[in-house]
Amino acid sequence: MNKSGAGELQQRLGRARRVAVLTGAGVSAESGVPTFRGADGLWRKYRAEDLATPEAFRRDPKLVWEWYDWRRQLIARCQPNPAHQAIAFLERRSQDFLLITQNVDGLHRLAGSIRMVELHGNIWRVRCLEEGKTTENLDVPLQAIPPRCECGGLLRPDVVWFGEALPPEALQEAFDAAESCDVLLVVGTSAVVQPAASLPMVARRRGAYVVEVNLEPTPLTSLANESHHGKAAEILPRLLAFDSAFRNPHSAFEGPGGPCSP
Ligand code: BJW
Repeated sequence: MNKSGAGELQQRLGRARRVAVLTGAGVSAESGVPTFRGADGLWRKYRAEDLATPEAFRRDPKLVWEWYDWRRQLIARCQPNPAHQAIAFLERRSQDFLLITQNVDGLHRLAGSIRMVELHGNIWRVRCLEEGKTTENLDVPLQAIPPRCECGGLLRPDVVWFGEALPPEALQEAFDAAESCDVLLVVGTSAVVQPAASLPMVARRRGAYVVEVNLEPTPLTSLANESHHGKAAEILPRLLAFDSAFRNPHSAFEGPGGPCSP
């Protein structure tokens, strides 16, 4: 149930000096990228908690890479949806803006978002376990599983697994934004994975106006100033008065936005 309409948010955004947005897997759901938790959770046989860990990778790098290769193939066919586009639009109309995403799919950047931090890394980068060097890898499918670096070292996805520290600069930027923003939008996250789940609490304590958009209630719902339940790709454009006919000059993507191609 919505606690408030779009009017209050529009007024707050009009007055805001600093705006931040926190996104999770739900923002990409209507692009066709499965979420982690819930009925449509990723690769149902395995939960993120089973495979997104350093222990799982040490035990069976081939299995973990097969999971990532499957996801990369799926994401490569997906396009940003109107929720990604509305967030890029909000950035362009805000003086001071930061997008904080937990997603590794790269769809926000494709939609034209620029000022952003990727708290959990990016699925299109790999890191050499020998040299620690990070490089872009866009191979779909991967040429070999598990992939190896030119130096012969094993490569891993450059993402953050359970028990691992988040990139310190990105995390600092995210907490700075949560502490100083006037409005925080929280879109499509179950708000259970720390430390990202603390950001809305920090923002709220510091007096920010916190607005949640999610299919269903989350631990954040009772704390948010507004909660809107439904699909982000439908709710966000309306809340942000974004017209999908608007063409973002920074977007690498030409079409109207939507789910994966077959
Ligand atoms: C829609 C929709 C539509 C659907 N429209 N909405 C404190 C307390 C308890 C535990 C901890 C704690 N601090 C740390 C921990 C441990 C752990 C943790 O939080 N565990 C919890 C599960 C309990 N955290 C960590 O381990 C983190 N590391 C850490 O804290 O390190 C400390 C350290 C410091 C110094 C040195 C060493 C260590 C790391 C967390 C890493 C998370 N990694 C993953 C995988 C990334 C790579 C990959 O993609 O493979 O990140 S797990 C997975 O969960 C992924 C996501 O980013 C993350 C969050 O999920 P998200 O985005 O919220 O997705 P879902 O599926 O959960 O929710 C989707 C939502 O969308 C739902 O609500 C739907 O309703 C909604 N939805 N369709 C709108 N159309």
